[in-house]
Amino acid sequence: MRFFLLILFTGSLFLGCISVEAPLMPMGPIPNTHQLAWQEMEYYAFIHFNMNTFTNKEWGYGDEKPNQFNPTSLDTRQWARVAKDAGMKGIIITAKHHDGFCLWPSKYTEHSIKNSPWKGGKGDLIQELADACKEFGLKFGVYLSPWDRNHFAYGKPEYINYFRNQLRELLTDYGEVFEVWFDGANGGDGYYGGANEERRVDKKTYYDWPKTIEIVRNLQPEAVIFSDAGPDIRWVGNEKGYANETTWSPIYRDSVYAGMPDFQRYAAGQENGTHWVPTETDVSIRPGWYYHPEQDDQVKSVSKLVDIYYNSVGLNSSLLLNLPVDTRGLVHENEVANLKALAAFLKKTFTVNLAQGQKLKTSTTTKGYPAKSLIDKDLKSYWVSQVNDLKPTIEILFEAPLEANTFMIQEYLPMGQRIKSFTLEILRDGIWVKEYEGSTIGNKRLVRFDTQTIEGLRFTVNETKARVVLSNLGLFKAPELYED
Ligand code: FUL
Repeated sequence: MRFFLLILFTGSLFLGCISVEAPLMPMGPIPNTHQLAWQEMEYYAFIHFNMNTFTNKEWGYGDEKPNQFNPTSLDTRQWARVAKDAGMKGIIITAKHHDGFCLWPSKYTEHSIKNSPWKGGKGDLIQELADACKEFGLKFGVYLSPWDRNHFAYGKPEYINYFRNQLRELLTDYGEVFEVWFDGANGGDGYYGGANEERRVDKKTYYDWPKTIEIVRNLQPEAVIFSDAGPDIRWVGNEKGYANETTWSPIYRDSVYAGMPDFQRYAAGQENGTHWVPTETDVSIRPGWYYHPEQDDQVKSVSKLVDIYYNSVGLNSSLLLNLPVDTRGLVHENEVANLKALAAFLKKTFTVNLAQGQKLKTSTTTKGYPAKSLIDKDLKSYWVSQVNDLKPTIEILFEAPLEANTFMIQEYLPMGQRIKSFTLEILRDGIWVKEYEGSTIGNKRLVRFDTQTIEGLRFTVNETKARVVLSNLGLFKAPELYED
């Protein structure tokens, strides 16, 4: 028995003087295949375009008239081209926002584009966008607001049927959907079919989420579902574009729910959480989610966008960057310019991995999982340290000194999120200098430091829940940003 416990404790089997590592097993909750596919997307667009665009509001009351929706030169192919050129992997559209107006000719309401002047009421914007996404090789996702300030039955049980019927339309008629976005904001005053009153709902029970989720699973089994609390992806906890320095993908799922008041407390996730529910960072490129002409000169600068990218994608999250389409029905020129510059910056930064071709030395290696997997460009191969290695280290001494300013490291997610803290050191003029100390890693950690000539680099894991399993390591030189 004692011997057995010893094996369990060390994870190794000692046969004479030869040590055989126990087989590598996943640790804690792990992503399923559709979460993994989503995780690899990293950067994609949100588009807020709807009735609010034409009333110049953020939240319509629900009493707007369909004839107010009247874009002059709407072109979903332009949206898709802009997203593609920006390096984004998909688009999520506000099919229906809180004001209840629908961008598709839903057969369950008159409050939709079918009663608008656009294309004489014959258009279907969701269809046009789904087609454009397909043409440009982008994934397509939908936002459907649970709160509906237009619908007469909102707050009553019958509204749930209406909401689910709309969901069925969106998930049946437009091909593959990669993400379904359920907003946490719901309940309050509104038009409600002319009642003009305040309607509050119990956010936990009113929507009977388990049944709604089942509908998504049946109609779009590959889709990930976003809400404040998941089930597949959770909110990062703010709308500024910044994930927590410590970001665990696991959470105790029952500890959070959509619209809960103290959500912030859970933004970092939980080291020993029971479910894999990674964060998504949603932020708008302008102050508002919707287009307002007075914000034309408030489009986020390229350096701000770069900062957001590093603090979302580079902090174990994904970046859902919102583009408010304007009253013409186009992504505004100011957005287009900054997105292009961001894409150029990212391409210049991440195309050449300076660690490639250099010799890696690791403190230990589990047989079959060699260090070279870290730089083979294959996310599916990985390096594994040994169980008895309490401070796993990767060291690179360069053939010749080189200039760098960006470090990247990725855990192999199918084995779970393991690393609790790490240190990054650089070798400068023959001396090891501590450059950065960080906590979690997860899907990706990006570390920026001042541009300098270095002779080597050392990455040390200080604390880990189990053997370290890393799929990818990179060292880069980002160009200088001249602007602002
Ligand atoms: C929030 C909404 O209330 C905003 O209008 C916006 O849609 C944002 C993405 O989510 O909860």
